[in-house]
Amino acid sequence: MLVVKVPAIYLSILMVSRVIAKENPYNGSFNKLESAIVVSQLVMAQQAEYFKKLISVAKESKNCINLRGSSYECPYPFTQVVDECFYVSKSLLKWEEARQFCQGMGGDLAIPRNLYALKAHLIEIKAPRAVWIGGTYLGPEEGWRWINGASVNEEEWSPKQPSGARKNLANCLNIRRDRHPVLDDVLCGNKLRFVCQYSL
Ligand SMILES: [Ca+2]
Repeated sequence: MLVVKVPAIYLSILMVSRVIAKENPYNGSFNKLESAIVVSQLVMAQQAEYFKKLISVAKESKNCINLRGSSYECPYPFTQVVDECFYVSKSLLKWEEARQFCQGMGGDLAIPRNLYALKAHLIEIKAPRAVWIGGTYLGPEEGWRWINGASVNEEEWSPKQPSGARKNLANCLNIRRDRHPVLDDVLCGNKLRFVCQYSL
């Protein structure tokens, strides 16, 4: 509940108006007029306090939104998933073309911090079972890497995956919304829909 302190000055006005009213021969209407003025000043003071409170509540809630990330921070057509911005394409492209497409949007192929939040989003929007994300096989020495150079966590491969990297057959990373864990490798030349990410 909003508690409004009545400033001392308004209480003084109230008291003075009563004194004037007592001494005035026309005290009936004068008294009413003075009371009306005091009441309206009190109402204005209350409204000012109320708006101040509203503004501070609005500022606080904005800070909360900023802490957890919010949709207005993802530029269109990217969509917020937890605290990341993704765009799931409608078109199908080879992995390298998909990367160019994402870069042309000001982003890159996705490197999701939370693969399972992205998986939930893909299920939600009824995306195809497999979509490109930003990882490739760089050869026996470096192995599977995200496009930022980080190693792909082996625990995130779907059962019996990666299936083709060592044969140089399937060197690009896709996320499967129908598997757990979610990562899979397929031929980079396959045409799939893809997930771009915009880094804030
Ligand atoms: Ca595979």
